[in-house]
Amino acid sequence: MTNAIMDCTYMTEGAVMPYCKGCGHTIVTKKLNEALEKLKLPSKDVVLVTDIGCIGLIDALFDKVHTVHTTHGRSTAFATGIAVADKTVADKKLKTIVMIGDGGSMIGLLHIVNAALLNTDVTVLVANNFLFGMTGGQQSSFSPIDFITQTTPQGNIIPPLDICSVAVSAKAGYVARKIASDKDLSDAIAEAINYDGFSLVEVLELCTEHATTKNELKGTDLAKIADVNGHQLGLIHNDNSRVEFGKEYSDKYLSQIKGFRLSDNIITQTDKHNLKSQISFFISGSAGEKVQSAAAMLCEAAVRCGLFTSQKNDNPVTQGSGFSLSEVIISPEEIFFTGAENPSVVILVSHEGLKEAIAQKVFERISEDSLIIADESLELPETNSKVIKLSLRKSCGAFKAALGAIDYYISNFNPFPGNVLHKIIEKKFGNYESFYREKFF
Ligand SMILES: Cc1ncc(C[n+]2csc(CCOP(=O)(O)OP(=O)(O)O)c2C)c(N)n1
Ligand code: SF4
Ligand SMILES: [Mg+2]
Repeated sequence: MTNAIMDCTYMTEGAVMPYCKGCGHTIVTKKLNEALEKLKLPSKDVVLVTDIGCIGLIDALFDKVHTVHTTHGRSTAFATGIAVADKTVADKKLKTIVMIGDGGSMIGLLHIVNAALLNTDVTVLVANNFLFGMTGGQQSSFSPIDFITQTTPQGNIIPPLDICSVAVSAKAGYVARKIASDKDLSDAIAEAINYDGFSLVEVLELCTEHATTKNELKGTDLAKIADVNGHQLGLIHNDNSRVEFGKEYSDKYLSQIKGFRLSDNIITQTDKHNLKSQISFFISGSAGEKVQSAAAMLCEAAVRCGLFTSQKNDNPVTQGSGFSLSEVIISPEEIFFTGAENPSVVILVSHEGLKEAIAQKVFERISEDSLIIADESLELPETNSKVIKLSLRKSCGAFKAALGAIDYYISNFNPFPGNVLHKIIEKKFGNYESFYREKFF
């Protein structure tokens, strides 16, 4: 017998269910797909945000929609960010769905509460199998009384959390508790997704690997478990009286800010680039010396020239001491990995920046095709890469050294027109001519 799923509109063609035989997650997965089919949402307008745990494997099954696999318990926070961004600064078309287990819901409970309080347009589907399935069947805050788990071998004595009551008390608009075998489960999921604001559907189901082996349980016992623990089943709350967060924020806040125009904050293309393949930069200096701001200006200039960019920052948690660095990619093609693994250009503007580059083994990751642009004061380890030493700190000042090095590279190697970066420099520092203490190129 095969677990392959055929003819599913939103799912990966020929996808094979990764779950154990009889696992409730298989049903929830299929019901989510059915719900999406009922709603007929354009797949580009659906975002599936997954948590850690067996349930998190679901994103690999939905390759037609956007998927984001996130950290344990935090999926709702990621989804909230996506939904708020969409409703305030983008197309306002996204339907953002979280797939999270009972373990994830427990660990990230406040993210669910916060999304409900905001009433942001997120649907949280809690696949509640009453335990941590992926890590070996430990008790969760959702384990029912008397439930035997790996960590409660004599039966659980702590009452299970009623996530639906929590959601209702946090002013969630749509809340339902269903059983995986409910005939109308996909209708409830569709209704929740369609709800314009925060919605939550808890689905009671079984982990056949850990729950049914330790407890005498069948799917038909799920309603009894809810009943014994005082958890209401079915549609618990459906109220349209609150305005969705993004709408309210836009109407009451954004529109009130004097002179605020969203379009002013969107970087649009003004020029063309000459780049044939991606360039990755490792830009490293000292905290407080505007290294990451300089990298952001490089990204802005690249976007203005129609390039894709990514910026990945790193600094010690102390923020104001030690190193500060950015890994930047500029590319004519979409970027699928944001780190500069084998940087094409290494910019080093201070001793702390060099020390961190050595600690991160950058010199072992670059090749003879790479270029190093370093302040003249730095003693570099032996390298086959081309090295250009410049009087960055002296000519630009410590706060502008990274930007000066970036300007040097763009002006001399022309991946895009230098004047685009100069305009950004002028916006920030005034006249470009007076940006340098003394021009060094
Ligand atoms: C922050 C963090 N804590 C703990 C873990 C270990 N961990 C991985 S899966 C999991 C439990 C998942 O349980 P649940 O969310 O109920 O999903 P299920 O596996 O039951 O589908 C835990 C605790 C982790 N990955 N990250
Ligand atoms: S361990 Fe449990 S939750 Fe995980 S796939 Fe198997 S049955 Fe499902
Ligand atoms: Mg679980």
